[in-house]
Amino acid sequence: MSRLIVVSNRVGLSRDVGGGAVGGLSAAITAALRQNQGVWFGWSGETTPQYTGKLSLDRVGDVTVAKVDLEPQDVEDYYNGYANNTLWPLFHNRLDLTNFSRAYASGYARVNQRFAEALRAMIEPGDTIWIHDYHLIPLAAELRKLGFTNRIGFFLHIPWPSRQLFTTLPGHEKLVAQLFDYDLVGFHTAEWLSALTGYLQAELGVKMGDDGIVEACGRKTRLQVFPIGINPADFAPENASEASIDAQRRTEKSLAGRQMIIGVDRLDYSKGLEERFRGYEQYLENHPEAHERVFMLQIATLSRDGVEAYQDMRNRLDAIAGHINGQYGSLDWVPLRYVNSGYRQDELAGIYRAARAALITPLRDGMNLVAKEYVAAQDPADPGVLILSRFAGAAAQMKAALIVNPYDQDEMAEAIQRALTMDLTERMLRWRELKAGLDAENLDHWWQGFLDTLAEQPRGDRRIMTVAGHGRRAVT
Ligand code: ADQ
Repeated sequence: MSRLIVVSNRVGLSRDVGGGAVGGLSAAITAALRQNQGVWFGWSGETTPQYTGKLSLDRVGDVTVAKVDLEPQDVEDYYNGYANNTLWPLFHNRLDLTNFSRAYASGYARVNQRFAEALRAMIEPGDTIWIHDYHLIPLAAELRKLGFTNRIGFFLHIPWPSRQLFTTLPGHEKLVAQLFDYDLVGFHTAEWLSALTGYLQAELGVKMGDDGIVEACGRKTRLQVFPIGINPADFAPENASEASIDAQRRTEKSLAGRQMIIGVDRLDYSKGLEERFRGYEQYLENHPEAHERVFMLQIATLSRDGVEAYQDMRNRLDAIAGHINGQYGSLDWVPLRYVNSGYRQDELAGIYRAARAALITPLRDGMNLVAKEYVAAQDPADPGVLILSRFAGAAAQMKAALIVNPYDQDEMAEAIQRALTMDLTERMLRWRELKAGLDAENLDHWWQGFLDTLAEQPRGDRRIMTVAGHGRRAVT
């Protein structure tokens, strides 16, 4: 069996796997690696004064974990810079927060070269390589330069922006050309894929076939949609761990007979927390009868604290939460509980179960796994209601949720009212449909679908050559 080499910016595999502590994506990659004898490579999260490329190797079960330290300047230019100050905001429609620094762009190129060099000694001829996310788009191109003809796949976990936005990026042509060094490029939704194909057609005059194979930039690549799922059993009440049951019990005790609305997110401007708080405030304004009887728990774990936009947003959220509690709260009622601590996956499952509704309202999101986890955690006999932004990738699959426009405070307020007053029959009908979707397109379906499709692609360097009299052909 050929080996699988997974590359992502950070390596999520830990000895805790199976203990309920690991997030959705890490669980997916871990499952893929376990079944394919694999290596997981990425940045250690540590810095070293001078880059050495030295790998630290660890073995977790059957999986080899290989990590490399970066220089502080790399972290600044590549991670905080190009990845999180250029590509992330741009791909989430936040041109106002996008920084097009050239130092960032060269740091991005440098770290991708360094990763390719560091990987060099580990790659064997039959290995399949699966590279993840916007941090590492140029990595296949760098590996091809080193002569590797292995099958290489790429999965983008975030949206692909519209052509109008994407063309604001200096060097956009190069970034797109680098996608064509992969054999397979995967997206969560048809919308993200069509944003890229729209660009290819309008900017490069590429003609789209209907077989998913696209010829552009002198290469042939398959572009395809693979919506990521979760493993619903990990969140199901019948499989609840001690920690999960305890978290549910503690949360239920704190309800004091009230209904709870839950929000769980990484603290990120793409998640629409300010708009969500405003929508909840509108609900409180419109429904005085709900005062003292409802509260919202927003768990928002700090992330990317080194990026200025995140610090600013944090300050604004603290202020809005304070305002709502000051305006509406009473001696024994805090309408908005806002916490920044992180929770284990199984604890989250218990907390989800205690909530009558989930308010998951990103302004733009590649998929959003929290929406799926909330549904999977519900008691089938008394399920809560999912309120979901139409701008989450998950909305394409989860049509039985209450779908809202997060920019429309009144619509959010109405959806909250509807969710909290929905009768059991409708709640169960909606939940069953959502749960059937989770079961059909689960986590194994995602990674197996991607790797099976990658395995079907012709192997190697597939430059398209022009042969006199014979048009263009692919070299395999
Ligand atoms: P994120 O933006 O991090 O990832 P999201 O899908 O919201 O994505 O959550 C990922 C995981 O983190 C989930 O398993 C969730 O339980 C966990 N998590 C989130 N907030 C948490 C919190 N406050 N405490 C504890 N755990 C928390 C990117 C894209 C998404 C895409 C994923 C996977 O932005 O759109 O769904 O990758 O492809």
